[in-house]
Amino acid sequence: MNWLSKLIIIAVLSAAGCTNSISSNNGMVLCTGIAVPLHSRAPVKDSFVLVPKGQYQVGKAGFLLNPLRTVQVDSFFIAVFETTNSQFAAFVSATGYITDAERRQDALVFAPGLPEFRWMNDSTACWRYPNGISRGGIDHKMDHPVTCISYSDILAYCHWAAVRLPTLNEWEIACRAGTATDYFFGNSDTAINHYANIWHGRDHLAADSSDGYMYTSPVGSFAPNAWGLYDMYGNVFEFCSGRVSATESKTIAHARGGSWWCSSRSCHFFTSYDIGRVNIHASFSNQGFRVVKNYFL
Ligand SMILES: [Ca+2]
Repeated sequence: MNWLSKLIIIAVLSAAGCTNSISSNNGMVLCTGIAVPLHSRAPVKDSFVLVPKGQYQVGKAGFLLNPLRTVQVDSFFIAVFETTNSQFAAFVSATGYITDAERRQDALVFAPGLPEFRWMNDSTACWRYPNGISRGGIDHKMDHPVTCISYSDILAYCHWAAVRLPTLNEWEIACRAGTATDYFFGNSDTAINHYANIWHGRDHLAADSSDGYMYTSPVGSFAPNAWGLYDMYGNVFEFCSGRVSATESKTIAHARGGSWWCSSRSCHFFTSYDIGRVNIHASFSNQGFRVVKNYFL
């Protein structure tokens, strides 16, 4: 580590109030008990936060799908932001990969006016045209999260990028950032507007852009959690690896955190404990992901 790196780390530690720390070999700093990115004030698009090995509380008392319990995890890095169109474009450019939605032409998209929980198939929709060709491409949305990709597509991306999806527990640990409440900012969702791009309309019959975005927003447009992770709630559902029961079908994948479509009256998956489910080949315009890396000393 050169002298400039040491100075930066000292500055970050000071700002974070660290008393005990170690530094890793890829630009992250670990304070005892909390994870801090080097870029905590102005994170770059490929920043990661180191979550230390340890025991963490996950789940919610009385919630059968995700009961309250203590779990053990190894240290891991988790991306500060959801994976963007720009990052996915680099993968496709390098590999020529064709997504499920492009092959199957079965992506499900949303337009204002649909009844609650109703989505429509648009054969033209794919990651390049996440709301269908008629509503434009991603030329000006390269910093938005990639959508209309399936769990199966994401596994291919992760293999190419030498990353992986977070497990269900890892995602929740990172989302909670040390909290035990339903949201990382408390037990009421009244502050959700500060942290998440969600749907604020009474229903989905009329358009809602009251928080600035009807569909996805550029990653990092809302406030982060205490560990500096953006869009853990809202913007797009984030796929995780693993299953909620040993008997669950292998065709089911799980996604967490809710999306731009979710509102307090519908969906309401923008919590720390909820777990969504979807077919591994299904593609929706509100489904995306963020990645993690293993931690090697
Ligand atoms: Ca919104």
